[in-house]
Amino acid sequence: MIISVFLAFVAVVALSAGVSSSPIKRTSLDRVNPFVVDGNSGIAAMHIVLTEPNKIVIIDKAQDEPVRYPDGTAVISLEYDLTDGSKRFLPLKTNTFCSAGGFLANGSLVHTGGAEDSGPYKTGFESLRIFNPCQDGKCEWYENPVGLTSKRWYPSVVSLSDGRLFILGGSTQASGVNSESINNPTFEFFPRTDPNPVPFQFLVDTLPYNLYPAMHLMPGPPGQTQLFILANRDSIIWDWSKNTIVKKLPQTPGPPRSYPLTGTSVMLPLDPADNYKPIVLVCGGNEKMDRTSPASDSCARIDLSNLETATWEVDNFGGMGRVMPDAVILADGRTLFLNGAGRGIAGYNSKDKKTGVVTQLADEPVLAPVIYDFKKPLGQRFATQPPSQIPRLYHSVATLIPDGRVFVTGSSPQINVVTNNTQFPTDFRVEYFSPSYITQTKYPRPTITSVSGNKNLNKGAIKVKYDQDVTATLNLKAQTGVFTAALIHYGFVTHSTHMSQRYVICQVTNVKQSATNEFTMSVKMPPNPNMIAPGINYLYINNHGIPATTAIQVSIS
Ligand SMILES: *[C@@H]1O[C@H](CO)[C@@H](O)[C@H](O)[C@H]1NC(C)=O
Ligand SMILES: *[C@@H]1O[C@H](CO)[C@@H](O)[C@H](O)[C@H]1NC(C)=O
Ligand SMILES: [Cu+2]
Repeated sequence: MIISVFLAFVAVVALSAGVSSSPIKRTSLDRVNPFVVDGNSGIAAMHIVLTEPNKIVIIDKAQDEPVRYPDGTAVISLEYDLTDGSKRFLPLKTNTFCSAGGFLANGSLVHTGGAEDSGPYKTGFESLRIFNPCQDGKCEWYENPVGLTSKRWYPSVVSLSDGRLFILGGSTQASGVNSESINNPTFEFFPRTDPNPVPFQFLVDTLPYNLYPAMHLMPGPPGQTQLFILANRDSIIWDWSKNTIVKKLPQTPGPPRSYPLTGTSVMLPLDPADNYKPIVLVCGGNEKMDRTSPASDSCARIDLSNLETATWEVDNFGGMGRVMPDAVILADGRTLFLNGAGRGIAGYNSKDKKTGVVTQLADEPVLAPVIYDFKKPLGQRFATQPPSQIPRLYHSVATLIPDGRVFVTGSSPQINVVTNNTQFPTDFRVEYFSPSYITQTKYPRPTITSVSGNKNLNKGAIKVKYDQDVTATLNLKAQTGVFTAALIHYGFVTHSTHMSQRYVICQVTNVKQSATNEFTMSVKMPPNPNMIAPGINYLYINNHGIPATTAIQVSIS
């Protein structure tokens, strides 16, 4: 362990020579480097999504990837195996450049949109691609090049409580920033009810910084059909079945938070003890379209339990500015912010045709993550983490995985793959961030041994029902435990947008020690599909906040 960390560190230092140092002050480095480099993504990871407990589908755009099919065509999508780093190529026909995705209730992954044709890849602006995750290594993309109602580059997608997807916005052309002439201010559903795109004025009003709008399903009673939607500095509560604005919320303090002034947004964990109080947090971004402009060091959060009085509360961003942050809700409900830059905006660097001088759109990589504890009082919520050695700029990604670590890869700020002689090369290194709950030794990690009587875990999703008391058994090498549980959806990750990411706390009752080192308990599933959309989610059970060795794949309906 120590040896592999050391070797990774040496390799990283050699590769990152020439990278400008980050302005971050390191604080309280109370433990070993939580980042370990282990693996190679094979292609530039612009989009990632966990499709099986041990598999991540990686999608890039059509460009000169180092891995090729026998005919020389660049591979632009593959399935990455978390157990051994092996890769299975997933053929595609259309360009996936800066697209979006989400899961339907039936377990299918849907991937939407793309950009102009490139090499052997046809135009993907209206593509709709379906992937039915599998464990047998046989599933493939099914692609419909005209599956969307209209052209969508940089759209957003969110899973709805009725099991469908809501697909919003984008532009009809690839561009550094949206504008009236290329804007697509419309939405559609999949599966579709209306063959035409439906106009959405909010995306006219929020020009030009409104690509990859943030969307969160609003918790509430059964039958509610509301989304929180944020673009630029504006946000609304939107009723997707009535096609009406329920509430126009106050403007977000601080800078615009959407592409290319990219910040990030999360719906904080929903807690039954707090009546599933919906709180949205937005962080980072930039004030202006200027590569020298310092990234925003502000966050703002809004409690949406009373829409009439809802106001934004401003916080700092852990004492450092960050544009293009990734926000990953950890197994214990805290949120990890990582990746991104201290200066500049999202987008590709540019090269002067005459002089060959390269201008980065973002600089000063922010290498140290911060962890946000939503239950702490204002001013005490952020804790700085030891830094990575790898700059993760434009087109970087991160996601929680079932063992409680965070999978991090990407960074591709060039217009094409560039691996050497450049300040910020395309980065294929896979890194794992271990929160302190992985490295601590105070409490043993539980191992989940059965869910709903099923002992064959993570070999197909276990079916559970909303509001059900699900029986779980754990192996725990201790005489007592303090158990909590959560249902987590990791979401579809791209461009600092973690589409449909969700964390719902589940009440744990009837804890009994059923045998030596074995505990049995009831875990209450969320009450209805507005708390977490139907379909595939992961059940985490923690002991003193320390997650089980692996979360269990369940399907809720
Ligand atoms: C899920 O539904 C979609 C849309 O109707 C369909 O295309 C897909 O094949 C379904 N997936 C499964 C696994 O049945
Ligand atoms: C630099 O990149 C070029 C083109 O991708 C490649 O042919 C060459 O081998 C690389 N050089 C090094 C030192 O990696
Ligand atoms: Cu992009």
